[in-house]
Amino acid sequence: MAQYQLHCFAQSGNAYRAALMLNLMRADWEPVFVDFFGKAVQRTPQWRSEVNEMGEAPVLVDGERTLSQSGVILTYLSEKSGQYKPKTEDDRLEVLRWLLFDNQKVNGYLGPYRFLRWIAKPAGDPKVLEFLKGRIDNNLAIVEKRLAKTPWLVGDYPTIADISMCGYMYYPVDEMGFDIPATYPNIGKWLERIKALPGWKHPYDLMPGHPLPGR
Ligand SMILES: N[C@@H](CCC(=O)N[C@@H](CS)C(=O)NCC(=O)O)C(=O)O
Repeated sequence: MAQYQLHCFAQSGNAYRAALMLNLMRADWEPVFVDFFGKAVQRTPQWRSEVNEMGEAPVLVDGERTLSQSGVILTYLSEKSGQYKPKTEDDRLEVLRWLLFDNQKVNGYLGPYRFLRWIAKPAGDPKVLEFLKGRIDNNLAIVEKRLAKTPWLVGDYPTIADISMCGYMYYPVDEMGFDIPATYPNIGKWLERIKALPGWKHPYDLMPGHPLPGR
């Protein structure tokens, strides 16, 4: 058995953050498939009592320790490995700031937007989609501005804030409804920088469950 097990599925940008981190740090890890759309295991009382009471993926298992929330998993892995870890107290707080902003307002909207427009049957209410799109555009513009100043979110070296922020950004444009690199050139260049890190892989090559049945 590998050192780490990651409960995940290919379409999850939230889980991608943790899978990418494990791969970038060259960890000994294996995915555990969460049948999120088929059996919806995450909704069952058994999964909630045995894996994650919050009913969410990703979940990282490291021996006796089980963690959810990608921000917590990234923090844990960076502290344990020393990789992609903020170097100073100021940077640590700055990383936390971007993790929270990302979870709430960037990928926190991109995931549901992609779900409602590309996965849900029937698709989401157009008014809801319009609301989410407006929020996403505002918040991507904030990230774009930030990345005009520094090559990485927190200065001149990559941290877990970058790994978190790219969560949904490598999925195909027709799924996402956003061509992020074309619309936000600084984000586009930053995505290329992340892609060049040794160990980078696309979410569909890193986690099980692609393609979705019937697609
Ligand atoms: N902030 C959480 C978000 C996790 C999350 O929402 N994961 C989705 C899958 S991509 C989920 O499990 N959703 C179930 C639900 O919302 O009921 C994280 O970063 O880990």
